[in-house]
Amino acid sequence: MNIILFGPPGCGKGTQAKKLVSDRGWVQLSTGDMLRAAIASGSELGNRVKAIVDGGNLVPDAIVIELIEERLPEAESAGGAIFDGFPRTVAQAEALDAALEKRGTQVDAVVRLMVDEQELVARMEKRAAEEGRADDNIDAFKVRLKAYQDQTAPLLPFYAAQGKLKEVEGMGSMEDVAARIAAALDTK
Ligand code: B4P
Repeated sequence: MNIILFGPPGCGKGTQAKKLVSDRGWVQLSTGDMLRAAIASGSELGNRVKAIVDGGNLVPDAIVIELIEERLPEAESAGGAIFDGFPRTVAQAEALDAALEKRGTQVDAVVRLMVDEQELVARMEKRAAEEGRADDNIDAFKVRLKAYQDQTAPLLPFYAAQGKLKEVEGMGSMEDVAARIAAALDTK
């Protein structure tokens, strides 16, 4: 199974991806985590993307596509992948389709988590207080939200036309959201 967790910054993609990994044994492929790890390691890639990520902007497609492609063999051995924060542009979605097709697989479902903007800001502020992530501040958050609206949300009709889109209410407790995602994935 290849599942995309889709939605605006702070909608719970990372949280729910971890839950799916523990429940179903799939691999979480989070481009946000990969980029933060590169930044923390001080690698050449990390230094190149730090200002982009900290400012809330999208990293160039070629970089994230390469990061994902490197990890696809892992997903194959685990029997499934949860794409968390990828794809975020039409070019990324097309590259993912092509890479999966080469391996004889495909995107099986796209789970869209729906959360209102006030709640997104509240979650970001809570995480800012707890973890101090560099892009969890209101200015970077506005840039992230705009990038989502302008560049990522246009993927919704692309996946809806393929009959793969599952819309899930993302408000409420993490457990309630997880139960809704499980129900959506287990319904054909
Ligand atoms: P991401 O790491 O993907 O950041 P995000 O969209 O904010 O999602 P995140 O996973 O952190 O938050 P989540 O919704 O889980 O990307 C960071 C940056 O990396 C991007 O801005 C961009 O610069 C770059 N990047 C990443 N992927 C890229 C790509 N494909 N192309 C180009 N650039 C890319 O949850 C947020 C918080 O909500 C958590 O603190 C959690 O505890 C809380 N929460 C979750 N569920 C909750 C619930 N039900 N109730 C209350 N709180 C909840």
